[in-house]
Formats: sequence, structure tokens, C-alpha cells
Amino acid sequence: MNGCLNKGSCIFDQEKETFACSCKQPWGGERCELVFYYFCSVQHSSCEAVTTDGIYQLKVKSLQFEVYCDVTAKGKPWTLIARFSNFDKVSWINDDRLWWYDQNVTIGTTSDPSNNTDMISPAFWLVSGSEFRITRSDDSSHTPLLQTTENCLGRKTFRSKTTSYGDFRNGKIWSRRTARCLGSCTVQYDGQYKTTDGFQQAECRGNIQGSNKIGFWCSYGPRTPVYVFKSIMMIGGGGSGCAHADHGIGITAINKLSRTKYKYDFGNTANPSYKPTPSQSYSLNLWIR
Ligand SMILES: [Ca+2]
Ligand SMILES: [Ca+2]
Repeated sequence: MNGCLNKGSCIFDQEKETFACSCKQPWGGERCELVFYYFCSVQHSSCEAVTTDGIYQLKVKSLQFEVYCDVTAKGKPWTLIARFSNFDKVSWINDDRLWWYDQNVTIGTTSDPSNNTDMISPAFWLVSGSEFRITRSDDSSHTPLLQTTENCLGRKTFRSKTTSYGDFRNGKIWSRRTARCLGSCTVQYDGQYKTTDGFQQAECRGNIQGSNKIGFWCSYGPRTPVYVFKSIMMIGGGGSGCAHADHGIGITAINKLSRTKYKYDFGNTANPSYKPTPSQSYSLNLWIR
């Protein structure tokens, strides 16, 4: 009888007079009962073959790092790549746009989706995929508030997708035109999205963008006298009837007269004359698959 599990082969150890198992990847442990998912090429560089939720080591382009994988009933597992929080400092809408373009070392807790601080994982710039989703840190079942549906990422990494619209480092303005997004993807909403900050315009149909869309590098400005409103990822409708363009991820309202900028990592508005300010009690997790 073979005591090795998961198609491992049994090897007799003459010295110890017992058997040992030679396991097939990704299995390991004494009897090949554990998943040791150790990726060693670009082709095997995400959570794709993982079978249980948890923390895994990925190795991509000679960089080894830890990620959290979420296995779901439908489709491939998800890899946690980034997190947006208003509980700490603003990281995702700084003028340098460092986290979008150039950050190449892990910041924050990559292995815990319930954490409430900003995070960027090497998976943000190394793991490619077709779709992404956003979940809440206080929802341990990770129900997607939003999920893209039509190969939004085109097997790119999240960084290569978002930076493909241009170089907007160092405060470079991404749109001088009145109202537009530079790109968008179709999404479906689920879970408690209606009561989550950033999603207030999810079902609004605006002149910049319709409902069931997430836009990249969105802007609404010149017709309003004082403020320009922007978001790096705008959730749902935008424009005059849909609360301008400062809702979603990486939002800002710029007062053109005083040159003051109001910024949040996510929220329904950055306009200081609108209350309340975005929630600090939960963060938003970004996943790719
Ligand atoms: Ca799961
Ligand atoms: Ca933050």
C-alpha cells in the first residue's frame, strides 16, 4: 500500500527502515499532504493553482514574496495586490504617483485582507491577469463590491494597465478637457456596495461615464468655477449629474484659486464642502486573477 498522498511515490529508507515520500509539486510534507505552492517561472506566478485560502509564496522574475490567495467557488483564485485605506496617510493620490508607477518594494501587510492600512504588493507589478475585483477589509468572505467582467486587464499586470494611459508622475495633469476618463472597464456590483464609500455613484449615468463602469484617470473641471475634481479610478457614473469625478479610488478636489488639494485614498467625494468625509473604519482590497 502506498502511504504517500497526492500521487507521491513511496521510497524505502533502508537506514531508518521506514518509508519516505517523493512528492509531486505542489505537494510536500512527510506524506505529501501539504500544499507547498512554490512558483518558479513567470508562467506560474499567481494564485492560479492554489486550492485553499491563505498565504503563499510566489516567485516572479527572481523576486520571492508573500501573497494572500482567495479561492472562490467560481473561477480561478484571486491574488491580493493592493489596499486603499483612509485610516493612515494618503498614499495613492500623491503628486509623485509613486505607488502607481514606481514603487518597487512591498509596503504594508500583504498577507492579511482584514488589515486597515495602505498596502502595495509586488503582485501589483509582477502578477498579470484578466480581471480585478474590490472587496472590503471588514468582510471576511471577500464578496466583491465590484468585479470586472470582460478581460479588463488583457493579461497585463495592474501597474501596466493603469500606467498605459500616459505618464502622470510628478503632478502631471492627466486631462485638461472638461470631463472625461482616459479609459474604462465594465463591472458588476455585488455585496454591500451601496453602503460602501466610493460606490455612491455606482448606478448613476453621467456624461463622463455610465453605470457599471470603472474609469481610469477621470477628470471634471473647468465649468465649475473653483474646483477641479479627479479620480485615478472612478467607480460608476461621473459628470454633472453624478457628483463630478471625485469618487472611487485615489480622489482629489483641487481648489484652483487657493491651489489647495483635498485628497483621499478612496471615497464618495473629496470636495471639502460636502460631508461626511470618507470612512476610516474599513479599507478596500484590490485583487487580480
Ligand atoms: Ca475563499
Ligand atoms: Ca491611506
